[in-house]
Amino acid sequence: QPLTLQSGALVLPRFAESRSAALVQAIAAVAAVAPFRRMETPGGFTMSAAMTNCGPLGWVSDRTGYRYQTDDPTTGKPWPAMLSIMRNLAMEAAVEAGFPGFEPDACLVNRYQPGARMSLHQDRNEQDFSQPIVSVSLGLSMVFLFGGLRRQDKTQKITLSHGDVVVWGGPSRLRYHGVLALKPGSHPQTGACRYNLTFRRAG
Ligand code: MD5
Ligand code: FE
Repeated sequence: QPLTLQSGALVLPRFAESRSAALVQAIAAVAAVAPFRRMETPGGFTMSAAMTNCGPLGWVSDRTGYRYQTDDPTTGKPWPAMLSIMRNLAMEAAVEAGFPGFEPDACLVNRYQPGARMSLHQDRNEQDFSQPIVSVSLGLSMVFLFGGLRRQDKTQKITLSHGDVVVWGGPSRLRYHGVLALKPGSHPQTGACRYNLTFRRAG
């Protein structure tokens, strides 16, 4: 029972739940090759969420800016492949939300530990804003901030829980968004953290 937040933004509650154990395993396999790391921003801050990537392209940030690249700057090797369990889930969710042509080439994996957050921002490092972003929440719940097209627009708070999938497309593709600090807790599959898989068509 999909739930429309705003035009183009669709929540698929628990869509990934039956596959969550396999997804958590897939994250561990990715992180064994491309370890989680906290990236630096162009402004000189260290992000509180730890990140890694899989797929042909990975999102990175450092003092010189934000970008997608084929190699992991930590290891100098290509990012690990996007496992089919991840890719299939993203494509099925996109179909469900009305984006049948979605073929992700990047999966950013965010790991939030207690206190980690993500301040209000837009995702605009991708080539084609007509392609949606599919995001999958695993583990502890957290409060997501869903804003408008201007930073100062009012934000809506939404709790995203284990297995929830959100498809951000159409007029919602460029909305400002962020996540409030993760509260301490424990989840049977992920322990003290929340993971978010963010599938994009970057190149
Ligand atoms: C997260 N990650 O929960 C979110 C999920 C990021 C990030 O924001 O950049 O890694 S993706 C949320 C998203 C993407 C594109 C548009 C909108 C939200 N939106 O219109 O609100 O870790
Ligand atoms: Fe974002």
